[in-house]
Amino acid sequence: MQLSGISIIILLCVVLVRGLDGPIRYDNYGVYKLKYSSSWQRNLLLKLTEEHDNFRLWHESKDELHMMVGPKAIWKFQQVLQKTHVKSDLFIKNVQELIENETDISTRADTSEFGWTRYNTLEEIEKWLDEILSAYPEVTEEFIVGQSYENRTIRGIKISYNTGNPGVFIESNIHAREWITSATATWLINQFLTSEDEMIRSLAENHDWYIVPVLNVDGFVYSHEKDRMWRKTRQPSDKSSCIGVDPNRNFDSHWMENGGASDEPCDETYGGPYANSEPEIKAISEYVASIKDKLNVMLAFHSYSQLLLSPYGHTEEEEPENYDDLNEVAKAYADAVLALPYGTSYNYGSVASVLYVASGGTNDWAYNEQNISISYTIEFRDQGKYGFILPPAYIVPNAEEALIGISALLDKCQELNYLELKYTL
Ligand code: 0X9
Ligand code: ZN
Repeated sequence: MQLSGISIIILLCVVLVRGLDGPIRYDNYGVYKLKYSSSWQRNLLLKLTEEHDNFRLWHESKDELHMMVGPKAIWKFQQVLQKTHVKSDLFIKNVQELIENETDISTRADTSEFGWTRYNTLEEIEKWLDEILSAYPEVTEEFIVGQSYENRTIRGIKISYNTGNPGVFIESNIHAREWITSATATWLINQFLTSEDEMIRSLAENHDWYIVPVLNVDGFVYSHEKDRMWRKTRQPSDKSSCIGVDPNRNFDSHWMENGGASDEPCDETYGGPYANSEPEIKAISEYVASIKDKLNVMLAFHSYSQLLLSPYGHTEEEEPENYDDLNEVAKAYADAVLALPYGTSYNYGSVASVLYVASGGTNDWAYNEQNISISYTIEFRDQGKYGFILPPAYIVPNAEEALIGISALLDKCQELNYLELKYTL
């Protein structure tokens, strides 16, 4: 059969449209660890991220950056490395390959059942949540946080075995690509309801749990369907064609202060046009504020770096008045996790002292504006081997660490009198 010129053109158009419609590919994108020692080096490296398609920041700490670099920009990257005398260490050679392995494992596993051998989609998580809610009606209750920009419902589950328990709020997957966070949150929910282990039963039954497995629902769906590396929300900007805001810079607490967020809509840490501009953040702020008297602890799940981060994020100049306690509680988590056979080590300290100044984040807002005096960001595994694309085989080990860590953290809170009732029954 001979194809006429016109059919070839039609075929090409179909391929092109289909191609454009498929997920974004990261063929031969590498991820590098870059050790820097001065701010001029850091600034020159960070300047590269203005070219969003070619350079993306994965992680930053006091002396190290992790940067994803596209194959077309290798030459430019090498030039900057030479100029800055910064040493680079390539830890992921091909991001696309990792993404494909991640989904490959998903399809090979038994896909008919919800579980923790692969990463689940929002639809699967919600279906499972419905099943859990109807299987345990006595001790679970759904709560609705609100609607997202794309009008999805942000759902949460309350688990309560006793009235008057101290309250622990868990916010998860505020950053879309951090899939290990919702996988861990759902695993914890399952343990709290089904485990027969004495320690887990006591943890589950002596606290009231408010868990939002996926806060950034639009971003999460987008990260599954279009761009595995998506971080932000999906609300368009009035002043730019770039989409989305960093939801963890959008809370109304020291918003945009001290360079703790970017005012450039194309940046990964764009704080938004104003605080609470993102419907997801406005909704969770209102919901948490409405139950704040019932909350003793706020935990915001993130990845990656293996850290427990306490306030403040907006400044390094000051420390919160209970900073010593916050460090002691964080140490309890880190010690408990380290003692497990995996031997995973966590560091801790304030956001601004361990990482960078970052304002308008959940844990700062909860601490500063809602008087929740135990408030952390937990950055799960790893420390820069797979980064955001943590293979599904690590979901359960990570979740076990979270469980043991949280249990130790709450024991220490109890010891330091942070779990007292804040309201009258
Ligand atoms: O930068 C962030 O938002 C978090 N790191 S991540 O790699 N997951 O993006 C750290 C957040 C620290 N907490 C606050 N800024 N309050
Ligand atoms: Zn995050």
